[in-house]
Amino acid sequence: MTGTYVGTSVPRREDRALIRGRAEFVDDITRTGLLHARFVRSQIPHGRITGIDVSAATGLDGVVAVLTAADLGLADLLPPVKNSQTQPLARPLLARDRVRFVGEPYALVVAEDPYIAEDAAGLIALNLEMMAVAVDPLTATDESAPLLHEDLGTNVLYENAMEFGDVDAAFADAPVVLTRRIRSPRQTALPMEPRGILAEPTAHGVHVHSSTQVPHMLRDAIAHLLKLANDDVLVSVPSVGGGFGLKAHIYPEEIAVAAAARTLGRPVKWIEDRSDNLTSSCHARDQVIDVRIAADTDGRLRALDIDLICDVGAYGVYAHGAGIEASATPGMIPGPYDLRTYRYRTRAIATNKCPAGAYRGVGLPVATLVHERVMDVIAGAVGLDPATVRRRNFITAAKMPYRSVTGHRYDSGDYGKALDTVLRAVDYDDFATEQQRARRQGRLLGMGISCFVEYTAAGSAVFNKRGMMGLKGFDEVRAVIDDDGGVVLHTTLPACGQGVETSFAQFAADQLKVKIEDVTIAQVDTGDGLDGNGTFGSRSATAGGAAIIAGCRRLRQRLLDDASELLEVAVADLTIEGGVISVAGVPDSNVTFQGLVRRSAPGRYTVDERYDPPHTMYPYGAHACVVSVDPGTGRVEILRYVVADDNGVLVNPMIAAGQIRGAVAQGLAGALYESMVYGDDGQPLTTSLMDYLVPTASELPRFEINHVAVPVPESPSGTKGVGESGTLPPAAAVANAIGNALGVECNELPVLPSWAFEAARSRLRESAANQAKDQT
Ligand code: SMO
Repeated sequence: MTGTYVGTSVPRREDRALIRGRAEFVDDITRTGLLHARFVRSQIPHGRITGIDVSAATGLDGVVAVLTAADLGLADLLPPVKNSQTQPLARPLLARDRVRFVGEPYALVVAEDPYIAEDAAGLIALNLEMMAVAVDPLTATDESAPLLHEDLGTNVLYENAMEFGDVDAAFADAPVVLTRRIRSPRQTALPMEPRGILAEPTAHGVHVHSSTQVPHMLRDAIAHLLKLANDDVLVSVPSVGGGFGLKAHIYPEEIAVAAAARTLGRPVKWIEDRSDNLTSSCHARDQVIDVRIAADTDGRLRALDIDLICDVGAYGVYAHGAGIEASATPGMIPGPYDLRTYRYRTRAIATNKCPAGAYRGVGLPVATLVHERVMDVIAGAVGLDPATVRRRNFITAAKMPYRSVTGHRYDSGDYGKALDTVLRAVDYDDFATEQQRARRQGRLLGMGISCFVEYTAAGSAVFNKRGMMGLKGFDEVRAVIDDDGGVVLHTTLPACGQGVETSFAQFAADQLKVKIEDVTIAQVDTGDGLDGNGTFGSRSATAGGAAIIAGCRRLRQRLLDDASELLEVAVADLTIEGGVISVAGVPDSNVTFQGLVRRSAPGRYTVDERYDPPHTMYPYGAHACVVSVDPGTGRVEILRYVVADDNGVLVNPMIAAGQIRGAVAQGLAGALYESMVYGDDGQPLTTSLMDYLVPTASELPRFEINHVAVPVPESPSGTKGVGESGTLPPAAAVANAIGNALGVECNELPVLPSWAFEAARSRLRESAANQAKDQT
């Protein structure tokens, strides 16, 4: 599958513009008569609205309009989810009679400049009756808990339960039964560029420029709610400064700004600020999982029984609904292990917090945290090495493709090979000696390993089966040979910084045997007439790559057919290289792509391709990390972080390594730093980057990345997806390493220095006592 370009580390062509400040982001776009929007947001987590007084704001010089829900007069945003597990729950664009979380918008100010808009927002008075809050998801299901949505009669927004095999019998028999509670922190994706949209009215509709991963979904949602024809809504995607899932949703703000532009007949821009981004975009990963483990004394896992609660905040996200994580995590809790006896209950619970949505890996980082803690817990209980326990439980390569107990069909892979690779790279066998030496010097070192398997590039069949009808699952590509003989690709997959403009060009250049400089990737625009899913779920190289390869092959065939006719030789006697088709052995007898295009009927060299992945791909791997815990401060330092991943063909190894580094950094963030904290009163306490701790280069280790390659027969591009993998293992790798350093299980993340300090102190006291005992 590799070629001249595919498989090589071509420099990222997009970076020249991006890092020199020459790329155009939404906020760089301007229009004559441009107005600026500011959303007015609730400071109260739960209350009944009795009145909104906008008069002072309306009177402010430079304010053009103040719009409330009544002014907009639009329907609510209802995620198109059709399954019996999800409660149908619509989210108002602007709060009408009730606010349900701090940050929920209830009015929209449009003004001549963004500062006036912000000043005016401060003049709007919201009158409300405060209501009791539901903050803790574990008690939000109690009879006495305040309901967020009375008409549903429950705070459980999504619920599912499954049993495979006879779980009770397995527990009754098992020599080892263990119970643990595992917690994953509430994180947010934190793209460097927050959300933003510029909407301009057109004759029959609206043209929006949006920082989004899903332009076609946005087009459909705006058209639906504004009652416009799909063709009268255009969505253009400029450069996007990171998405990580947060921009894979449609939010009330985007619809409201499009509506305001139509109502006012002028272009309107809204750029989210950082505190709005932290409190009112979307959160993720906030789960509490009660695990019961049945195992053998040799470390073999017999059965798992899981009760999972996911705190999804006040509403489900569009288009996935409230089950976005709660439906994803349990299916992958078996992970890379041969588990046949499994029961789970999973629930998404409404609380008075910001809604929860996608964040790199959606539910799978938590699944990995669970199965990798389970492996270490078993190892501790039966007194075996954690690597040995994993090897005893792995699905072997001989069993591939393997249908997991929850129905996932792992397509290919060799889990043992990934673990062996990482253990060798991290000098696993020598570590115990190093650890003992360090301990004699009063230093606490620990080693943690973490294995994973994930699914990527879901097609329409996967989303339809889950009832997630708003997710298309397919993507489209238009491949064109233009009048100059260059190759132009239009796709439905916006670039968000991950390097697809380079990777996509690599596929096309190899298929058409042109120089990569001769391939142009157009920015994504719904006006192209293509339709598709958009960028999420590690699908670009797999779904986009497959469509690009198919499209370029069709173009190549047409070029060869036309050249064959023109040069009067059989296709088999032609060679194609550098935009020129020549007769083999007679290089002077040739025709250029440009020459062929000029002779052809219009549209002859334009092909559209759709790829709807028939099955998901399953990248996997193993990570290992070495930490030191400072007993004086509780500070955890990551001394080594080693990765061994199989993501299939690496279209561009440098880009793949960059994806893995960024993803591991985000995974480590959730293990040690990031946590969106709410007070018991429902007030968010981490509303700026002073409080929501994001690791920077100085907190992060050097990443040592190894690749394991096992053929991937079922992916046309040979890729398995690489964007999200790295986020899955770090939480467990770090928790396991800290547990190993301190001899205390670490099941709740993030690990705060205060916790590590206490645990380290008792650990050292214990070993001092043991030493004293040894000496007497
Ligand atoms: S969280 Mo990703 O954009 O599937």
